[in-house]
Amino acid sequence: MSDEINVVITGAAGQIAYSLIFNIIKGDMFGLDQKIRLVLLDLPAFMENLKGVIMEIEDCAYPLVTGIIATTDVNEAFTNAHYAILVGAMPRKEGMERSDLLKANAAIFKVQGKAINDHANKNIKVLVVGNPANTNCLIAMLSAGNIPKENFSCLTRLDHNRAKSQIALKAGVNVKDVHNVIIWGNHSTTQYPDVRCGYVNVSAGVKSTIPNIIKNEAWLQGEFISTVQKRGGAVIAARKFSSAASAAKAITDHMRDWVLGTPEGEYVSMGVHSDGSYGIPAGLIFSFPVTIKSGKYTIVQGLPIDTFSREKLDITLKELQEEKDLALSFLEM
Ligand code: NAX
Repeated sequence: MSDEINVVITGAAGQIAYSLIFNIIKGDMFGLDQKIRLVLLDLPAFMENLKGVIMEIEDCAYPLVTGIIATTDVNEAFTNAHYAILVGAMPRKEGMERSDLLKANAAIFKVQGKAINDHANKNIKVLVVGNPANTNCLIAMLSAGNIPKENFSCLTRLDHNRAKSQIALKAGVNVKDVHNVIIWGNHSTTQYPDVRCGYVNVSAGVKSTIPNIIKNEAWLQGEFISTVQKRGGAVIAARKFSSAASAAKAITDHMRDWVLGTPEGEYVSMGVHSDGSYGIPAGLIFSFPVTIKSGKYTIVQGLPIDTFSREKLDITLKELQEEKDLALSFLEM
């Protein structure tokens, strides 16, 4: 790593950023020795709020922070950026159609992708969080032709963490002992949380597959999947605000693993450019199980796909293809 890294966060005055920024400057994302220059991008109407956030960053007195820039200018924000976490997006407002939402966000992510293309460090890693995250990521990636496709990803780690926790609760084990759950597809209610190949450490050196521990196929194929798919909505219904601290934790997990690598044998879920693996056509941002080494992810190959799983993959694939077609039609890309 270089002496100092430029880390851009968009939507910096928002809810998720309010947790995320502090995870980053504590050292949870890039390690305890990595100096960070924070670049905080938001809309003009939120610059005053951002001033308050910056005061709090200063008041934390974390030594890793070497500079803080607040800006509304995308070109300034992404200049020499090493990492970009794109959290800001147009939220769905009352009465807004899904297609209106896709259109508004496609425009935002096209501009940001182009600014990344023109101004960022060519090795930048970009994580898209703002929804619809997969399709926004695709648009940013397509708008940044000079940056390798592998440098773009979208967040499905929150869904992954939710799946791990649900399994730990059901099995009565600590979440650290649950491994290799998978989120396939879109970060939406069509995602497919899949634990067929996951395992639990039952005692020192002894593993058992998740289906063997839980022994309840109806729950694994029914309530478990729908709980994870609908967890975001359940949090909103209870808290009256959307997931923020857990989203920030998931972003931190995603970026830390992308930069520092995954433990031997461990899969994590990431929305990445599809390459034909598992019959998912190239040209989509699809969540797959991946392993990561030296800053590069590899899609885990050779996992069995049964009839149930194929049906689930087809549902989320169809939704992503529709989103892509619609978003591209607005942009004439
Ligand atoms: P907030 O509404 O609290 O904050 C969003 C911030 O983004 C605001 O400050 C807004 O001014 C800013 N913004 C909007 N358009 C912008 C633009 N063009 N450039 C720069 N800043 C812009 O939302 P928050 O709760 O922080 O959520 C942010 C996004 O994350 C939403 O799109 C949300 O749906 C998405 N999520 C995605 C998750 C995932 O797993 N992929 C999970 C959590 C979250 O729901």
